[in-house]
Amino acid sequence: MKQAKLLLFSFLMIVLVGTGITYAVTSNLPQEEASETDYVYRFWSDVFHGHFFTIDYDEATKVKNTDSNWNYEKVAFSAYKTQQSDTIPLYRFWSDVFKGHFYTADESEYLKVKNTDSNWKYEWIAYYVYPLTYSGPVETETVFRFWSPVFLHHFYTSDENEMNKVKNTDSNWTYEGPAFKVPKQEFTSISCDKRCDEMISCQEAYWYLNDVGCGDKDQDNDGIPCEEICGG
Ligand SMILES: [Ca+2]
Repeated sequence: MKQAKLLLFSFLMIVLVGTGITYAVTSNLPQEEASETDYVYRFWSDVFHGHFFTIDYDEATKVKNTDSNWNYEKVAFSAYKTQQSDTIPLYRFWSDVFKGHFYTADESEYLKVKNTDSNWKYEWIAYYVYPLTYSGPVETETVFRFWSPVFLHHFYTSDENEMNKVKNTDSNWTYEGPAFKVPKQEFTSISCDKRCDEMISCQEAYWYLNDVGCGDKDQDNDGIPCEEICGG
């Protein structure tokens, strides 16, 4: 079903690209339809050297369109906006000192940071996830956590290839371990690794940007991916 929607959307994109009507579509972030889960959007800031994650579509859209400190990267994974059976809250903190967010689903860590660490200000429940101990019927994937003593930021990824790459090749980031689990998302398993110069058409570039959610294909955030093949 999801695959069918994806194909339909790709087809529509090709038609739209073909007629030159792309702007309205390309300014939107991908959204999940008719599902209990919602996408968690991932941003990177060259200014703060950190990531930002939000499940809130309006917040993500606002940050993408109005805050030039942040570049939209991709859909990180899926999670729940409201509490579901067996899920636990993921708590969100902001630090004025580190200029970054911290997320934890560990109740004792949440209470400790909230009550004893003045660097971090508790904001709200970001979304709902599964504890690492979850072994129920829902297929899940693990989200891994890093800390950077260089950038003073946390990094989270459910992509095992990315986790291994960062762990083994990027000394800026210290691997902390598995943090929590999220419902497995076939959509996000499509990698953004394919480079613009490896794509066969501008349509393919649009598909990666809008359907897969690979924001890195549009570095200058003008809605046009891979300028070397799409022009602009
Ligand atoms: Ca662009």
